[in-house]
Amino acid sequence: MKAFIFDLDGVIVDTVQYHYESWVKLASSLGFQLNPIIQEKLKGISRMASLDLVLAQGGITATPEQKVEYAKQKNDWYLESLSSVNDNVVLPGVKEFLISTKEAKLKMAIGSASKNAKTILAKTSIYKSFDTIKDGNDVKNSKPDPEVFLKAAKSLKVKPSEAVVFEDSEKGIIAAKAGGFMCVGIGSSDVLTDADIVMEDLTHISAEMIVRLLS
Ligand code: B16
Ligand code: MG
Repeated sequence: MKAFIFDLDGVIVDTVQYHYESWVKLASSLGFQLNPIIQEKLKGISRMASLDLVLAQGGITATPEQKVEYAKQKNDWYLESLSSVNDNVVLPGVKEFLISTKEAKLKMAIGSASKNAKTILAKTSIYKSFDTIKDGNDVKNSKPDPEVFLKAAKSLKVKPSEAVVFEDSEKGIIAAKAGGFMCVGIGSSDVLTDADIVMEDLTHISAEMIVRLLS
């Protein structure tokens, strides 16, 4: 094992709720109430793919121009809600886990669907921990396509079989497996059924333990 590739939202930082609240706001500005059942489906997919799901739930058809406008409005609200974010957004156990990853001499990358990944990380003290950051700005195809993880691995100069992906979304786990990576699901084993192993979060676990569990 040579590298760990981390999804951002829901694995490293706790921004899932901020995304969701911004979609709720958009739905309500368009005249409908978002059904929370959509929340799990919105995890890990691109902004435009998320917008399509939200609009479909409200039975709304929109022109390409309107879609660009709605996506911009959602992103403005999302960024507004992140204005006071700092290390308080880093999920429990993450800092310690990143230290143990460095101690285990593993390379580290971010592989995120978000176009705001660098903006968010720059607000925290862990930004410099990663050897490379690949995000929604670097790919043509978003998760469940493995492109973002393959680009991260390439940038780290490791093969997919030498890297583990950490993901909180079903789509991200499908992407990791499609790319030939091993995958640690972060969240509930009821939802993340395709992951090789599932952890509730990154507390009480070290990089060495993950390597041992997956060997
Ligand atoms: P943005 P991840 C994903 O981040 C989020 O899980 C998903 O809800 C969001 O729609 C997507 O990023 C795009 O985000 O609007 O900031 O470009 O989990 O892949 O780190
Ligand atoms: Mg995620």
